[in-house]
Amino acid sequence: MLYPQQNEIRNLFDLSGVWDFQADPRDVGETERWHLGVPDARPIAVPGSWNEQYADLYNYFGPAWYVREFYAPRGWNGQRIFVRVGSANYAAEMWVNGQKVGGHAGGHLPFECDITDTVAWDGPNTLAIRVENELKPTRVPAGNMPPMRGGAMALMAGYPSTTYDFFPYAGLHRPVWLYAVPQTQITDIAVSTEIDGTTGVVKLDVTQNGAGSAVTITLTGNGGAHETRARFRGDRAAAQIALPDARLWSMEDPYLYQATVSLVDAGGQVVDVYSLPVGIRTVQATAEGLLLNGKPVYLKGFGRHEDFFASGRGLNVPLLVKDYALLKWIGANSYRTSHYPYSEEEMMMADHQGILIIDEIPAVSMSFEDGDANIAARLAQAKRQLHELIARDKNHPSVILWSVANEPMPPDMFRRLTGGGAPSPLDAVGRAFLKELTDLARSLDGTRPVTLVGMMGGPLEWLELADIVCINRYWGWYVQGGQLEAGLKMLEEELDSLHKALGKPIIITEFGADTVAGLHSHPAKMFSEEYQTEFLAGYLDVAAARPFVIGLHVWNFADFQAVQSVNRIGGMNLKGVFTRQREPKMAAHMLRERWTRPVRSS
Ligand code: BDP
Repeated sequence: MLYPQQNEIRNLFDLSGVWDFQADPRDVGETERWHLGVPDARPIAVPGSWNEQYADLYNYFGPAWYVREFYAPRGWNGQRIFVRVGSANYAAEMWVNGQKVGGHAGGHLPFECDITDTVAWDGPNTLAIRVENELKPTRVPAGNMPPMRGGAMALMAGYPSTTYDFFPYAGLHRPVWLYAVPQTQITDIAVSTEIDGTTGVVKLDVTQNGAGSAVTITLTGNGGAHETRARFRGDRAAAQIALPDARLWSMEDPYLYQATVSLVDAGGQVVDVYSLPVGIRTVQATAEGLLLNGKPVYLKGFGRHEDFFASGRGLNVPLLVKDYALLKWIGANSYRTSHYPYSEEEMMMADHQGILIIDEIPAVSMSFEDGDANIAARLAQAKRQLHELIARDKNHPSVILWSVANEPMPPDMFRRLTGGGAPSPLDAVGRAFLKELTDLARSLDGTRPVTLVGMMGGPLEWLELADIVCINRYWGWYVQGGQLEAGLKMLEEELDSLHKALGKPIIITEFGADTVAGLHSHPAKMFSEEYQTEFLAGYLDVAAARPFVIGLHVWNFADFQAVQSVNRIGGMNLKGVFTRQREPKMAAHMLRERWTRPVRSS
């Protein structure tokens, strides 16, 4: 699914703004025809999370209706008209003028509905989107799980009942577009790049839906333009352009060429055009490391969240720009989209700014203890999300690694966390689940390595499914809290034994300590700025002494909203090195000092 764009043929209109809204706790909206207008509307911002806009909706779980009017300009008549939703969390259905036109399940990924046959040209149209956010064991991520053997969920017990440590914000979280494309249109473009000496090779695979007979492709940039033409076989046309002395995409020089694809009909007329940026680069995982354009990269950065006051999980463009400025200020070169796909607008920013992305589906805290039916439902949903994510993000040069899961939970998790517990027959169930996902990612995209992110105590046979081993570690926090030296010793031992067992490069994708900004202590005690600073610096040192550790992502970039529990003051996870308002804690200055000089020099 291509991101909508405006050009000499295509057109679009941004439906973001203030919509009519009504929660529907009795679920009467469909029978009472709320799709033509809600009876007791209040204003709501799109994009945005309803939880942050109205206090009475903070913990609302159920259906809710978003309604607005729009006009379809007559000049668009004769084209195909779509409404595209960037993200509706969790599930959505759409009506235009009272007719259902489609829907989608799974937040964080876009969907679109073809409304050509329902749209009115002679007056206003009513667009209604019913969003529903129930927390269910069969969803990804899962919520309201049945109690587990050994009370494994006890530590996470919080309200609302999620399996994960971030707030289950709901609503229309990203822009909603009305857009028009010609009847015969380009429906997809897949770009891949290779490097042969100093020549960059750009391969394009174009899909169409109609009577196009050929495409012309112009690749401009670096002071030149290259053109090629390819004929369709069925609905696909493949082309290749070789660029001598190509300017490669890298972190230091995130150079983007522009590919313009024109669809030509049998009469030689251009009937559709789509342009996209192309970064020429390769990514490869070897036993030694992660290679970008054949050179090893060391990842410095964060796990993050889409999270802010008032906008919730809604796209907040000023915040996006500010966060990128802070990433640059602190010397970060990468982050993981923990624990779900981030906005397309953000992915474009990463391409432009040369930030490397570990791109993750929402398969966070998957458990294998609640029976075959639930596990199968989650697997089916996770696979759909992986399909959709790779379809959406395959052309971003910034994406270097697909992550198919964060912290799948081993049975007997709490004992295993501390090195105890016993392997379980369910470990094999977990492995089969994760293997389906890693296999699927590799089959959908052969150009990028694949990983899953393991938690403390997770079985080795899960980790070995990854091309690059990614682990989250909290020695000195959840285990050996307050005993940083003992924690760092555990970290050293574990890293060495993991590397010995798996023989693959390791990224520490999470490590961190909750920290109350302004709380100081000497000696460094948990929750103080000193403890966070020493904790993070200690991990950096342990990693720097081990060439097989190829990067670290601090948990977290900024403090973020989680659910209410005894573990979270005000429901906040305070492991940010910036506060939620983006003020640096002491640790941010330490990281900046460390990350703006060579990593292994100390
Ligand atoms: C890890 C999770 C992350 C949590 C973090 C924490 O992957 O989502 O927020 O722990 O506890 O287990 O802060």
